[in-house]
Amino acid sequence: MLSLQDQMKQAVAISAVNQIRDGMILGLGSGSTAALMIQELGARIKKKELNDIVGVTTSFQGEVLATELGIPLKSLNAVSHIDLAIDGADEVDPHFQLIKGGGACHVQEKLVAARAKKFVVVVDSTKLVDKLNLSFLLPVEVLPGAWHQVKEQLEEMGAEVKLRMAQRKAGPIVTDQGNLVLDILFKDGISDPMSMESRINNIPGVLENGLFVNLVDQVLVGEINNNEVSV
Ligand code: ABF
Repeated sequence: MLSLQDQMKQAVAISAVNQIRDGMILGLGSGSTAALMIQELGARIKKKELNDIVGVTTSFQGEVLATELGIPLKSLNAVSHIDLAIDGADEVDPHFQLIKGGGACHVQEKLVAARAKKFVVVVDSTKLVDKLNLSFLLPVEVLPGAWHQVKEQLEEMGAEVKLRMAQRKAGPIVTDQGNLVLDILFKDGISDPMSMESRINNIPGVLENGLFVNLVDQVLVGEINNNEVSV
C-alpha cells in the first residue's frame, strides 16, 4: 500500500506522462517523483502506447533507470532541442521559482530545463512554500579545490553553510560531475531568488546553485482532499 505522499507523487507522474506525444525528445528529471514518471513512460513505451521517444537524463541514477526500462537515450550534446522536460523539486514558491538539488543533480537538471520548450514540475503538496529556503537548504555545487573558499564567501553573504557529507560521514557527497555540494541556509529565507541565483553563481569556484528562476512553465501538484488524491 502506497503512502499518501507516494500516491500524490504517482498521480502527478501519470498526469505529466499524459502530456507526452509520439516523437518527442524528453528531459527526464531525477528524484523519486521523476523516477515514477520514468517508470510510467517506460511502461507506455513497452506497450507501444508511445513511440519514437528519446530521453535526455539529468543524473546517472535516471540514466540507469531509463536504460533498464528500455527508453532510448541521447546526451544533451546530441539533441537539437528538448520538447518537454519533466522534473521534481524540493521547494516551489507562489511565483513558481524553485529550489532543486536535494539529490545533488541540479547542474544537469538546470541545463535540461533551460533547453526545454516546456518545463513541467511534478511535486506533492508538501513542496509548496511561501518563501524559498526557510526550511530546505539551498544546494550549491562547487569545485573540490574551492569548497572552503566558497564556504567563506557564502558566510560573508550571511548564509549558514555545510559541506554535504555521505551517510555516517564516510566522506563528502560527490556529484555526477565529480564536484562537491555546499548546503546553505539564509535564516530569513530568500526574498529575491533572481538576484541571489546570480550572486551565488558569480563566486569563483561555484558551478551552479539550486535556484531555478523563471524556468517553469507548469507545476503539477498532487493533493489530498477528503482522502482522495487529485492533481
Ligand atoms: C530532483 O529530485 C531534485 O532537484 C530534487 O532535489 C528532488 C525531488 O525529489 P523527490 O521527487 O524525491 O521529492 O527533482
